[in-house]
Amino acid sequence: TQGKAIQCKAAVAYEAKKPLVVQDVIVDAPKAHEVRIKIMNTAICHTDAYTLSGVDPEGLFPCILGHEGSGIVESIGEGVTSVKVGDHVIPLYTAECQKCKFCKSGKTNLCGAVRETQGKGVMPDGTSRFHTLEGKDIFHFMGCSTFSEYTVVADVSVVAIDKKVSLEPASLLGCGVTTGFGAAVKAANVQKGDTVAVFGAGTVGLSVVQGARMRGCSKVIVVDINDEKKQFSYDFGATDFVNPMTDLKDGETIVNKLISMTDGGLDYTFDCTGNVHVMRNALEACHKGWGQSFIIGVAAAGQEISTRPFQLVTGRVWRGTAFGDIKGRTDMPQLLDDYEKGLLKIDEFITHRRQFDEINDGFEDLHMGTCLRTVLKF
Ligand code: NAD
Ligand code: AHE
Ligand code: ZN
Repeated sequence: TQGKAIQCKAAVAYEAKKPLVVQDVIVDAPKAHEVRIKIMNTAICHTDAYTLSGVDPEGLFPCILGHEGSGIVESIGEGVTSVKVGDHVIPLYTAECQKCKFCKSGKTNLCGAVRETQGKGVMPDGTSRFHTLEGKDIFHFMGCSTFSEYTVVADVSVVAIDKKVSLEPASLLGCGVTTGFGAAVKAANVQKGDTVAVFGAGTVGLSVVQGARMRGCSKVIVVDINDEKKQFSYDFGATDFVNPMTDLKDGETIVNKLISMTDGGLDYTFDCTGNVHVMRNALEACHKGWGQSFIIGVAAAGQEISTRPFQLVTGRVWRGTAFGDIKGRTDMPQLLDDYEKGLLKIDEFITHRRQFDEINDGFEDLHMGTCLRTVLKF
C-alpha cells in the first residue's frame, strides 16, 4: 500500500528562537520499513521548546519538531509488519527494534537501530521524507516530527494502540506522561512505603508523582518554584509541596529541609527540571547508603553536573532515564490498560487545546504556570 507524495500542512522551524512557520510541505511516500502516519493530535513538550531555543547539540534547522503525538497509519513501505494501514498509533522517539544489542540486553529501553540517523534528522537510509514546495529538504526530529499533518517514521519507531483509547489522550503517551510514570514504576521501581521527592511539577514530574502514589509511597514531596503547581501536585497525589523560594527558613537549604522532612533523606528523587543545580540538590537530598536520584530533565549543551564524590562513596546513586525506561512497543499496552482502569491519569494534563495553526501560541502556553500540556488538533 505504498502511496504517493502528499502535500499537507506542517509547522517548520527554520531557525532557532524564531516562531514556527505553518505552511504546506511535501511528505514523501514511506520507503521500505517506514510508515506514513496521519497525525491527529500532537502536544508540545518542553523538549521541543528546548531544541527550538537553539541549545540542543542535535538541533538541526530547518526541521519539523514534535514528538508527542498520535495518529492513524495512512500507508506503509515494503516489509512493514509492525503496523497496518488504519491502525491507531503513537510514534516513538525511543525506538524498539527487538533485535539489536540494546534491545536484546534486557538492561535498557534504548535501541540502537535508528538512533544515529535519528540524531542527524534523517531516516535510516540517510535521506529526508520532508521537503518544501520548492524541493528543499527539511530535517526530521527525534524520529517523530509530529508537527505535520502527515509524517514518516521507521517501523521500529511506532506502536499500534487499542482503538478504544481516544487519540487525544494517547498523544501524551508519546512522551511526558510515559516518561514520568515509567521513571517511577519501571526505572526506579518505587515500592510501598518509599519516600520520594520530585523536582519540577510539569507533566513529567507530575507523572512521576502519580506513579509513586500508585505504588503506595509514604511521602511524595514536590519541589517547584512556582506556587501555581501546588494544587496540581496535590491533585496528582503529592503528600507535600515545597517552594524553595518561599518555604525555607533563614539559612535552611532545600536539601536540609528535605532531609529533615524524611528522617535522613529520600529513598528516591527525580529531577524533572533540566537545571543542573537542581540535579545536585536532588542527589544530595537522597538518604545515605541507598538513596537513588534519577535525572530526567534535559540540560543545555555545555552544562555539567557536579557533586562531592563523597556523596556517591556514601551510597547515593546517580542515574538517568530516557522515556522512563519504557520499551515503546512492549510496554505501551500496559500503560493503556492502566489508563483505561483509571490508575493512570492523562486527560488531567490537557489544560489547553488549540487548532494546529495556533502552534506558536501553544509554545507561549508553556510559559504559564497554569499550563501542563497544550494539545493541538489538525
Ligand atoms: P515543564 O516545563 O512543564 O516543567 C518543568 C517544571 O520545573 C515547571 O513546573 C517549573 O516551574 C519547574 N522548575 C523550573 N526550575 C525549577 C527549579 N529551579 N526548582 C524547582 N522547580 C523548577 O517541563 P516538562 O515537559 O514536564 O519536562 C520536564 C523536563 O524533562 C524538561 O527538561 C524536558 O526537556 C525533560 N524531558 C525529559 C525526558 C526524558 O526522557 N529524559 C522526557 C520528557 C521531557
Ligand atoms: N539531543 C539532546 C538530548 C535530548 C534528550 O536527552 N532527550 C531525551 C528525551 S527528551 C523528550 O522530551 C532522551 O530520551 N534522550 C535519549 C536519546 O536517545 O535521545 C542532546 O543533548 O544531544
Ligand atoms: Zn518530550
